[in-house]
Amino acid sequence: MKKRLFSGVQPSGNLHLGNYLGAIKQWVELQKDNEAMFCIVDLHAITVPQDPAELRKKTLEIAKIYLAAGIDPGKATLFVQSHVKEHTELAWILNTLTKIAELERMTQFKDKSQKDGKEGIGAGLLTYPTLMAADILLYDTAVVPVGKDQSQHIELTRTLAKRFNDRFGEMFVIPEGKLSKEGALIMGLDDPTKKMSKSATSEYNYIALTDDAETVKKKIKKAVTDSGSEIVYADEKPALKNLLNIYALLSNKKPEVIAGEYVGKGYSDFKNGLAEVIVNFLAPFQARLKNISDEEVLVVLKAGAEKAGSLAEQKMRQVRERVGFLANY
Ligand code: ATP
Ligand code: LTN
Repeated sequence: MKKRLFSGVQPSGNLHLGNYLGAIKQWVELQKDNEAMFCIVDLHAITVPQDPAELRKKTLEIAKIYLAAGIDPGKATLFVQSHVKEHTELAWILNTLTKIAELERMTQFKDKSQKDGKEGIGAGLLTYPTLMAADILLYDTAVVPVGKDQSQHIELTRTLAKRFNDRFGEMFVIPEGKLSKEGALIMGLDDPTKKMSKSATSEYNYIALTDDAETVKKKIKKAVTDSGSEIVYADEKPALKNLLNIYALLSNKKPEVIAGEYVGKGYSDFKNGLAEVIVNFLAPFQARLKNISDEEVLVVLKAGAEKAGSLAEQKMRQVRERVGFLANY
């Protein structure tokens, strides 16, 4: 039987290889045998200040990236989160079932609040995970393909689904997260102890999906490596391990096999090989991206919002009744 799948990316910052390898690459595989919904989570993006014109532009760009990466609108539903009002409505209801301590425990919140202090960040950053839970639960989602950094949010989603079901009767499917084997956590090129991140301060942290060949070569050349000179795939060499994971995922070979191909060669040969593999992936991807028009994307997103909207409406009618809201007819 086909399973319902749901995932999303925020239209903020530059999408990078970590986003692609951790999330989107899995989606392309999974859409074949499942009922997939891929969302552009603009409501999540505004938890940090966004320039309105830039947000609109980014939302279209992410949709184009989904298509260029191989998401097929004939198979999957693509839509923008704010186009389906029920996401915010369910998020509000889930907020009333969530403990403040549960939200304060989230690593992502802790990181951001430590950086800017509770006086300096908005309440949306705290309640961000209940909106994500609403995204997932609204569609009876069974599987959520994401990067490892999202595991804690999925765990909270499961808790909230069970809490609602216990209190109001069976309503929500308990979803499971799905991580990519080698791509679940791609680390920063400039620091292999931290994840590759859109919000990194240095552009040498990531390879953006829009980087050109020269930029890729420059960034890979500058990427941090471990001590020693052999190319081996081992936990003791975290920087190299990360680069080998990227190489492996983009060439569909095992990282150990790639390491074997570089026996007797050094970092410079390896980095040239890696840069080539990345450029060979990015060049055709970028060519597809350039050929997708705004009009084409808008048609896909409109159809997606209609489909998602009709599912969400049916679900919310049941939720409202269970919670005890008076019917409006
Ligand atoms: P930021 O780190 O700036 O908060 P982000 O890069 O995590 O943002 P999101 O839009 O929050 O971007 O993430 C989109 C998807 O990409 C999520 O499924 C997330 O788990 C995944 N992802 C993000 N960074 C990585 C990474 N370094 N490795 C693997 N997957 C990642
Ligand atoms: N919080 C996620 C983005 C996101 C998401 C979702 C992922 C919002 N809603 C629902 C999967 C399912 C992130 O990547 N930062």
